[in-house]
Order: sequence, then C-alpha cells, then structure tokens
Amino acid sequence: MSEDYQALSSATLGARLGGVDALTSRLGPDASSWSVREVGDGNLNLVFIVEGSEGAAVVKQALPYVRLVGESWPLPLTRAFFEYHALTRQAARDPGRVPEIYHYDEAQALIVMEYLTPHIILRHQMMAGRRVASLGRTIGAFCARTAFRGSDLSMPARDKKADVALFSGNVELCDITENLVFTEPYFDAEMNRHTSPQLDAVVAELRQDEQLKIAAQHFKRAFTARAETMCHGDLHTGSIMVTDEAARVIDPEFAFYGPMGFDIGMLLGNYLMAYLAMPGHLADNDARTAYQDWLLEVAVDTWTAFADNFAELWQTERTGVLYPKTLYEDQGHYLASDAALREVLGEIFADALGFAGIEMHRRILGLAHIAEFDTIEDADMRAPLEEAALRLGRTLVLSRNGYAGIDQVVAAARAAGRGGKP
Ligand code: SR1
Ligand code: MG
Repeated sequence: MSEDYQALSSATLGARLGGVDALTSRLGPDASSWSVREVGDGNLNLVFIVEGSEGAAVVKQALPYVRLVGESWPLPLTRAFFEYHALTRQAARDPGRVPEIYHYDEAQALIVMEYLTPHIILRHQMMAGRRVASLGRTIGAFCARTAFRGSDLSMPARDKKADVALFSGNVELCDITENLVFTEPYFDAEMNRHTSPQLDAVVAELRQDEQLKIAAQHFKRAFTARAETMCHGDLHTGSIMVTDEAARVIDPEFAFYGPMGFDIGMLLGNYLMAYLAMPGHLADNDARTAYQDWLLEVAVDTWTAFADNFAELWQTERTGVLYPKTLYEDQGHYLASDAALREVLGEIFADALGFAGIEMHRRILGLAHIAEFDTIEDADMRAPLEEAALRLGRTLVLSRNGYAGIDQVVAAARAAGRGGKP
C-alpha cells in the first residue's frame, strides 16, 4: 500500500489491502472474492466489514474530516494512532473486552480488527427493548480495571508520565469534547439544535442558570487538567457492542488521560437517557415498565461492579505512587486505607454524576444527539422526555455531592420519568 493517505472505498479495499497478511491469512488469499460493506454509522470514520471464504474482519479508517459535518470540519488522521494505542492498553488492562487488533497502518490511518458478530450496538439493543446478561457487571468491571490500572495507583510513575505525554497529543479530539460537551450546550452556539419550539423555554432556563454554567466549567477543568487515568473518552452506548449474552467495548479514539469518573459518568448518563426515552420505543406499558426497571438495574450494577472491582484492585494491585501501602497497611493502618478508598470512590461517584448530567445536556442541546430521542418522530412526544432528561441532568450536576449512593440516583430518575421533580 502507498504511503500517501487515501480513503478506502468498498470498491478499492480488496485491491488495496489484498497484500496485507493479517487479512489474507484470516479471510482467504483471493481478495477479489472478498465481500466488502461500508457500515460506519458513527460521526467520524469509515468502517468496513470484509468477508472472505475463510473468515471476516473489520477495517476502520479515519477520514481527514468529521463525517457528520463534512470536509468543512477537518480532523487529523492521528486519531487512528490514539485509538490503536488505547486499544492495546485496554486489552492489557481488561483482557478480552476490546476487539483484537490484527493490523495497524499509521500512514493510512487504518486499523484491521476483529469482526464482532453477531454483536450489535448497545444503543440499538436498548431501543429494541432487549436485555444483555450481566451487562452492568461486565462494563462496570471494565471501567474500574481501566481506571485503576491506568492510574498512579497502579502504574510505575515513569510509564504513567510517558503515557500522559503520548495521549496529550490527542488535541483535536479533546477539543471536540471541550467544546461540544462542556461549553456549547450552555449557550446558543451555531451548531446546536434542540426540539423547538417545545423545548425553547426549558433550554432558555438552563442557559440562564449561572450555577449550572459554573459547574459545567468545573468539570471541563477536571477534564483538561486532572490526568488521573487513561479514559476511553467517548464511552456511550454507541461504543459498546452486544449480543444477548455478552458485551465488548469499541471506538476509543477520544482516549486521553483524565478524571476517573469520566467514562463511567458518560455511560450512566446514557443509561438514564435510554430509560427516559423508552416511552418512545416500547408501546406496551407492562413490557416498557419491566424494561425500564432493567435499565435502572444496569445502572446500579455498573456502579456497584465499578466500586467492587476498584476496591479489590485497591487491595491487590496498589503498587503505584499514590496511597502507598508503606503508609497504611505496612504501618498497621488498615482502617485508614479503607477510609482513603471510600473517599476516593466517593469523589469518583460525585464526578461521575456531574459528567452524566453534562452528557445528558449535550445530547439534547448540542450538535451530536442520540438515536433514543432523535428517532421519536413525533416532536410532541419527544419533547417532554427530553425535558425530563434535561432536568435530571441539571439535578445530577448541581446535587452531585448530595447522593448517598446509586439507589438515590435511580430514585431521582424514576421521579423524572414520572414527570416529577428529579
Ligand atoms: C463531531 S463529533 C461529535 C461526537 O461524536 C463522537 O462520537 C463524540 O461523542 C463526539 O462528541
Ligand atoms: Mg465513536
């Protein structure tokens, strides 16, 4: 393949990648017989499923611009580099949870990886009202393992600092989050959109809310400055692929070193939006109520698994420079170690709720919406569901330090779903 970057197409992929051993050894040597489908439905990249007589693979290639917007918004190809490095770290920190990488071509900004089948995107599974066994436990463990093992609680300081330096190059992707997530939803920015006129009043109210804007910037400051661990960076329900039995995490191109509560917070926000949007997807009352209960169970299980796994790693893998055992256990101060762990988890929980609320706002007020709301065609049906999410998001951000545990968050979500005060 030439060194000059060129975007692939379904028509050219076979000819251009027919010499890549990682593909021919899995799919079969005759590239002209491969079937190639472009299936990318995300906001940024090309994604191809390539099938041959002997097997299949996914080829993901970055485009030099934001696919959602077009060539008017250039975006560096280096995001494939950060995705590749993030996948290798996630694979080491939670083995088996991310797709296996078969081949990486930096110049072409492409990654050849495992084809997850019969997996579908979790967001679609949820809109169809289908469960996933052990979802919360699986993903909560992923969040805890990647958070802990990518931090100064675990990594040698030199490795951690080198990794922070490496990922600090992911400037443009962080810039997207800094603007689209933390800033633009809170004023009348050009690319924003919302359900109008139904939501105009509540949107104006939120944008006048000075406490909310201050809190959102506190969280943006944490995002930019608190390099605690390698975050996935975009862990919503479109970044998880599932069957009814299993879940895998994909798409970490937004990876950066940031706060430990960022990934799990974004994800909790997406679960809560899926919960609140459900009246737009399941018409049968009993089926909907049962499914909504399951979604909230997933939120509880995710946080509980996060806390349990984090606590286990605190006991067994605390080899980094932070809260060293020399200061606690080795001095017989076991209770102090437990107290420190509780305080760290308490901070992560409050941060997660703040990030969850902000994610809920940006998905309703900003540029990049979610299918749970956008596919509800009747705006008069959609708007009150979105309003409930906006109000719940505000409460989570502003009252983040007042929740005793995840059960209280679930109670607030239920109240919001009933149209009450969250
Ligand atoms: C311009 S990119 C918009 C959004 O798509 C990605 O999936 C991220 O969530 C980003 O914020
Ligand atoms: Mg993505």
